[in-house]
Amino acid sequence: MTKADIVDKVAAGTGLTKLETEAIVEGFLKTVIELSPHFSIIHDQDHHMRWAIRIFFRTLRFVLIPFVLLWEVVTTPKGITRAPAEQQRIDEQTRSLALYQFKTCPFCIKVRQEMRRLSLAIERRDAQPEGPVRAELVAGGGRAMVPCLRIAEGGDDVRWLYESGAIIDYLRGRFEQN
Ligand SMILES: N[C@@H](CCC(=O)N[C@@H](CS)C(=O)NCC(=O)O)C(=O)O
Repeated sequence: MTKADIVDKVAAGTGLTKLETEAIVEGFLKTVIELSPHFSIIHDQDHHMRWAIRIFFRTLRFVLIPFVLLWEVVTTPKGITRAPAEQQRIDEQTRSLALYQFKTCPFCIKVRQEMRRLSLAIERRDAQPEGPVRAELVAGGGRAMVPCLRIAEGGDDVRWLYESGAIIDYLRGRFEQN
């Protein structure tokens, strides 16, 4: 994995711009590489890089993820209230939808918040780990990018809708009360 790969991953995962991410990654790697000679397990440049990358992702996971999840809780909107029969009708419709997502992806959080605001019980499928869910997403939609809304349109017709903005527009268009 190169530094450019790390920058891409972190930028995608945090929603920061590439420029901001580059500055953070650059600073972090520099610090870790400067510190690494103090540890006897570090033998060569390759080890430096691998060690730095591992520490970087661990730090990011432990520091950033709780904040992202807390942010989701704090910004949770109040869901709209429907008459029970109307909510039941909507619940039946949303059974044909599934959101492929990562728990801490900011674009997925944006979509989940809109689902909450619209009181939509859409199934969520975690596509982050390598496994059947991710494989389903790639096989059906063509990309391992999230969020992606799987829309079963009846019969064998399935539509895979990428892009958080497009998903939100679709949900509003179909479920927003007039
Ligand atoms: N423009 C997209 C961005 C989505 C995005 O960057 N998702 C990241 C996770 S936060 C992702 O799936 N990265 C993997 C990839 O692009 O292959 C949106 O608004 O939905």
